[in-house]
Amino acid sequence: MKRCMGCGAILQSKKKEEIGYVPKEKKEAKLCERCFRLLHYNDLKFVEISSSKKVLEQVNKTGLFAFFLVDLLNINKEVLKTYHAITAPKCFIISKVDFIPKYMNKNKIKVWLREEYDVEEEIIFLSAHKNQNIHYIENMMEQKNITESYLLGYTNSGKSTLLNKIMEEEQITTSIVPNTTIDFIKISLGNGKSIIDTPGFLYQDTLYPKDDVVFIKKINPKTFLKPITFQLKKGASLLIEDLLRIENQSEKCNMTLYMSNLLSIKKVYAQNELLKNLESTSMHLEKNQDLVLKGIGFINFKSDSKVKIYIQKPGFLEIRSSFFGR
Ligand SMILES: Nc1nc2c(ncn2[C@@H]2O[C@H](COP(=O)(O)OP(=O)(O)OP(=O)(O)O)[C@@H](O)[C@H]2O)c(=O)[nH]1
Ligand SMILES: [Mg+2]
Repeated sequence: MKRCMGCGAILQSKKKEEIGYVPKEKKEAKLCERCFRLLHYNDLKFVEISSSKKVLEQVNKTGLFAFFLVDLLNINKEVLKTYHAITAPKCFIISKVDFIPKYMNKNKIKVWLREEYDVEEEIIFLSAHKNQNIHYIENMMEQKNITESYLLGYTNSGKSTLLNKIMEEEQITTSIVPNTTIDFIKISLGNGKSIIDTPGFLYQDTLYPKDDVVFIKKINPKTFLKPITFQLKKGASLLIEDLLRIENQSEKCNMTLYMSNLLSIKKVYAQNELLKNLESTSMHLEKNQDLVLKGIGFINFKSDSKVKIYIQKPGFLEIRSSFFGR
């Protein structure tokens, strides 16, 4: 049973549309056709796999140490619920810190994660792209005498990119397409120790079609995040793509958006009816609370505000106290 070096899928030549396919004449290939096309033609193909339950079960069954990666824009109840469902020893890693503005105080973020989301384990920050703290995992494995560990996290949290950096080799396929990694990939560190890359967890539901790769590219910031502040007068609204409309119902409303700068954001006035056909929900946000838009990012409120939000699925909204207030 041969596996694709890039995504971990079992290689097969029978069904072209299924994972792990390699044409018969390329039987010696190390990569499946999907990884090959992604690598050479940037042809991004979404394939649906449902591995979240399997990954969690395997990690908990083996009890091996788990490094859980998440970027700052994806900290929300669902992701933290998955983190807390890991019963194996673990640690919390905030990945892609290169896109976090420097003024965000990392100690405040740690305190906030402990108080707001009950994270009791070690919390660390790293960036694979900027080579920041990338050897933390190996060092911790050495210190704690761990021989094998898992890299876990939601899809796109940067697990495979980090592992390639640790190995100093571009072996594992990485991309913005959800489910780039299809199955477990065990990588030997050459000192008797190994790290196992895993298929990322998927959100149970998304605000956009889950195979819309163009949109997924848009919501994932490539580089440094430039938060944008808006002041809305009474009756004015903010439109974020066609995802939601936030209408200010208080005297004034001051808020800063922490989400990809590639998203289209427009300020409109009462006479503009756009997105008013969506379901609406009224919310009261206090100064220094965040409105979380699951899977997209968050909006930090700088003043007490009453807002009416039009959104297709109100279940995607969460209110939390912000780390800025810590
Ligand atoms: N800005 C930034 N982007 C990163 C970093 N690490 C990874 N990325 C990008 O995030 C995207 C996803 O990276 P992957 O390594 O494929 O993510 P993954 O967690 O392995 O995803 P799955 O295999 O689908 O579970 C890619 O476009 C990477 O270039 C980082 O440190 N900084
Ligand atoms: Mg991966």
